[in-house]
This record gives sequence, structure tokens and C-alpha cells, in this order.
Amino acid sequence: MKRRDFLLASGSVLPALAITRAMAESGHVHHNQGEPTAHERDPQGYTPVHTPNGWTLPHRMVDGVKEFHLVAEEIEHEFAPGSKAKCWGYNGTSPGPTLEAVEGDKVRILVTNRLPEHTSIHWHGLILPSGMDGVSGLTQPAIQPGETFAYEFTLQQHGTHMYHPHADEMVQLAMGMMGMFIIHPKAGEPEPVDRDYAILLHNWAMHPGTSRPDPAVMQEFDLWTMNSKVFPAIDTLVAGSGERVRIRVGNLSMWNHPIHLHGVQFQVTGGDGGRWPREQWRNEVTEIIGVGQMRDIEFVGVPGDWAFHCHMSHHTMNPMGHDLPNTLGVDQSGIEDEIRTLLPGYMAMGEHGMGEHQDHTDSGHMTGPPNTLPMMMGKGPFGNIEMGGMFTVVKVRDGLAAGDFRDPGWYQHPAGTVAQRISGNPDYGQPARRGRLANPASKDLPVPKRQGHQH
Ligand SMILES: [Cu+2]
Repeated sequence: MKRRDFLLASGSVLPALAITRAMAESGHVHHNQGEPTAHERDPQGYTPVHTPNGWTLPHRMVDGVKEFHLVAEEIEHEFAPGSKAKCWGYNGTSPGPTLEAVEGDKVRILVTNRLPEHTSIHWHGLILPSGMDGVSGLTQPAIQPGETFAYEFTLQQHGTHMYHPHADEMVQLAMGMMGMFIIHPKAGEPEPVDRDYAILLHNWAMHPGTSRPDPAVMQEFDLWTMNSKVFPAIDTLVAGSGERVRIRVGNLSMWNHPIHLHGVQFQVTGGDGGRWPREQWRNEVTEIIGVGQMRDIEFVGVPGDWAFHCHMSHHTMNPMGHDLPNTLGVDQSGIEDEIRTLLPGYMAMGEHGMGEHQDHTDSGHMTGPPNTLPMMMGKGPFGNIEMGGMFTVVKVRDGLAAGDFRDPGWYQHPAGTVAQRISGNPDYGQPARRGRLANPASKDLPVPKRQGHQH
């Protein structure tokens, strides 16, 4: 007996019964022979969302109402090993836990305030009574420290949505208060997904040596995060070859983020207004997620390790000093000695680019102020990845079990499919070239290094 039939026969899971019946009535159940789809596998009638580095808030049923309980509170948050901060979040984490429900559900969301100041929660994108919209002062009194408020409404839509405070908003968002609110369509999905990921984009001003984000900063942030983590601490997104994958991305940062995925043309299948009709889907490789927006992208997994990142290059390389002087091409050997009389251990860098930063960090020469991350941290099978912010890897593998989200390790490339060195001579070949070389003498090139940093 298939699991779905068992659930139907036992009648023990009434919501599943209702949803499955709705699916049947709308003609979406067409896999009765053979393997059930992932969509049918789940007793709730949908593929649960997986929040990398995050979690989904359990609910309880109270008189037919799905009841969730969020607690706004100060938390200790780690962006990546080496950088911890006192942030504000929900139920112990930033982002807060993902809320997940089905179109048509009656929900009650209790919100307890354990912050040192008042708060409220706005249900971003939801259609609801004005008084449940969560704008303190406008639609409700603010929730004072120690108080618990109840929000209650019926979900009239489906799609990717968010929640965040609408009280002292600049401070409370800058401190990390936000979460995703995912509503699955009641009638199932014409093209169900096998894996469903949810990622919230954010930015933080963590000044070197400090332990709380600075809410006053408007543009010059130094931590760019997916689900409040920076690479390489962001979980990899795992999928099986041929599986249909959805990544839901929301943006509550202060910048727009052009989110780029390698290896496939994805389809943008939904936005602030839920899942779009099939005719509106479009193929892209980069999709701008505007501030306050949500976008769903979907693709079929192709084997490999594929970068998934914001395309604003500073947003992929974290604690950049944005006011650094440009030292490209500057011989700093003299000034290094002079500065060392004032700052022992100072190392001049940047003459040949910033890539050597990682080598200095690895060798222990460049330790930042306390509680700061090096600019670029990730290690790959071929060397430094030189990323450190809104960057992670989509790892697609053959033969992964459904629901297995464990990191499968680095991709084993089939023989002959990796770019390789064919010469070490800078004057190799006769490449077409226009214009004049600034530095034609190949002997002036820095000595190539393969692994680590030699002294
Ligand atoms: Cu960005």
C-alpha cells in the first residue's frame, strides 16, 4: 500500500485528505501508477520548504486553526566561524524560522516580545484584514516588551512571502529581524518541484572589533548574507540530477541583488504575486531581486558544482574596506619597511590584485581586528574560491535520495571535462590583439604560484 493510500484509508491526517481530494478534483493527480511524485509523497500534500542554515517553525492545530508562536528576542548569531554578534531575531535565530502553510488555512500567530523595545510584525505580501497588517501606530498598538499579541487571518493566496517588524524598522531589520512565510497552493502545482529552497538576502554593518550590527549605516555594509550567513558558512544547495528545484529568494536588505546561477537557464516562475501562470515564466540566468521583493526560480538539476551568487562583486567578497587606497601596480616595498616601524607585522598588499589576501590570512600574517572575517574564505578542490559573502554552491549529483540534503562533497568531474594548463609561457601562441600593451616584458610578470604562499 502506498503511503498516500494509507493516509487516505486511515483518515488520520485530515488536512492531507482535504488537500489530496482537492488535487484529485483539479486533475493534478496523474501519477497513480508507479512512483508517487514528491508532491504526493508528503502527508501534508506539498513538498516542504527547506531553509538552508534555517528551520521551519512547528505549529499546532487549535480548533481547526494553525497556531504558530514567534518570539522576538536578542540572540547570539554567528555569520561564519570567526564572527559572532548580538543580533535580534525570532525564536533564537536570524532569520526567524520559516512559516509554512497552505492556501485556505486559518492561521493564528502569537508574537511575544522579549526585546528591550516595542515591536510588531508585518506579514509582507499577504492579503489580510487591515488590522492584522502589523504596522505599529497605524493598524495596531506596538507590542511592548513582555507582551504577547495574536494575529489571526485566513490565507487567501499562495506563494513566497516574508515577515518583518514594522516598528523602529530601520533598527530592527538591521539587527536581523525577518523571516519567510511560504504558502503552498491548495490545488497542488501543475509542475511540482522535488526540492524547494528558501533564501532571505540581507546586509549588515559589523564594524571591525564590535559585536553588534550598526543600524545607522545605509550603504556601506560589510556582511552580505543568505539566511544571515556568509560563504563558506552558507549551506550548499543539494539536488539530484534531473530533479526539479525551486529556489525562493526574498530581499530585506538595503540593496537590490542580481542573483546569478551557473550551469542552467532557470525559469522565473513566481514573484510577489505568487506562482505565475506558465505563459509568464521566462528563461534567465540572472534575476534582480529588488529590495522588498520575492522571486521564485526553478530549474532541472544538471550534474556539477554550480556557483549561485549575487552578481554585485562586492556583495560576494564581504568585509571589504570600501575606503582602501588603490595599490594596483604600486611598488610598496619601501613603504612596507617604514610602516612596520609603527605597525609591526604590517604587510603591503594589492600590487598584483587582492587575491593574495587569502594567502596572508592562511599563513597567519594578516589577522584582522577581533570578530572580523577575512575578506575571502572559501576553499575549493582547486584552490581558494575567493568569495566571502552572498555566494554558495548548488551541488547536483546522480542518484541522490529524495530529501537527502547532506553535502555530497566536491564534484567528481568526468575525465577530460576540466579546464587545464597547456603552457607556462606567457608568449605562447599568436593570439589576436589590438591596442598597445602597457607592460610588454613578460619577465616582469609575478612568478605563478600554485598552492598557498611561499616565503
Ligand atoms: Cu548583491
